[in-house]
Amino acid sequence: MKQLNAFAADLDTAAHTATATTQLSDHNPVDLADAYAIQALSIDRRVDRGERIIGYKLGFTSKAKMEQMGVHDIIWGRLTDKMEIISGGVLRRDQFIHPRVEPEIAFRVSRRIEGAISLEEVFDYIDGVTCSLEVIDSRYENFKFSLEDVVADNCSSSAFVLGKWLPVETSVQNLAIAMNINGEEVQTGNSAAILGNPLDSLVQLSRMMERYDAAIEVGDVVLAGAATSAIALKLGDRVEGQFEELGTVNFTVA
Ligand code: OOG
Ligand code: MG
Repeated sequence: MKQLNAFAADLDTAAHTATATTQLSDHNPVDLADAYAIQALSIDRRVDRGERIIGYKLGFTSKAKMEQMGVHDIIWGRLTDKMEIISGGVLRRDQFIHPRVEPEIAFRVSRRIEGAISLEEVFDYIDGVTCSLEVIDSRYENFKFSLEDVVADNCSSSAFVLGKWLPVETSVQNLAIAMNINGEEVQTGNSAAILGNPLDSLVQLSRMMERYDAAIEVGDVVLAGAATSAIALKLGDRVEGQFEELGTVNFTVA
């Protein structure tokens, strides 16, 4: 337990000071349950500093992401209020190690999810859908990690921007997605890349969280996982996500 706490402290310090650290798996192999325990302990440290958990994100729900990072299991992490950037806002480059951006779809939870739900039930549990850009920033050197490493590191979660909330009737299936940086199209994809249907991300999340005795609260945001691989960010970049049906979302790196 003491050692898990020490790993959590290292990862939290790496995030807090924007300084890369070595992979856990290099010297201290931990299993997946330990990795989720380290994640929870590292988030406790953020909460102790005044941050609030406002949702969850999934990782590796698309082939593009699995192949880019070499991890082939779906994972989940926690989002805090400090990670949210208002659309049109600024991402401070000096607060991140080697940030990357990826296009996502987001849901807003309207009824507490404790235990697994089915795809047929999803609409009983959400009251909004929107588009999003997620900024990931692995705390590990060279953005390299094992499955357990990345879970312990809260799935590289570091920032996210949400579009305008839309009614749940808005289709999220089979939507064209484009991501532009400084006016140049750097990624194109389709929401079907996310588990065939992004709504399934909520089902997968509910199943995984059930195993860890965790619940999703009313008002929480869920990011379904990126539809394309991620792109490295640099100072001065203006990033825009364009989503069929869902609109646009953007931020600037300063
Ligand atoms: C891990 C996080 C994966 C996604 O959308 O698949 C993720 C990483 O790639 O660093 O956020
Ligand atoms: Mg993501």
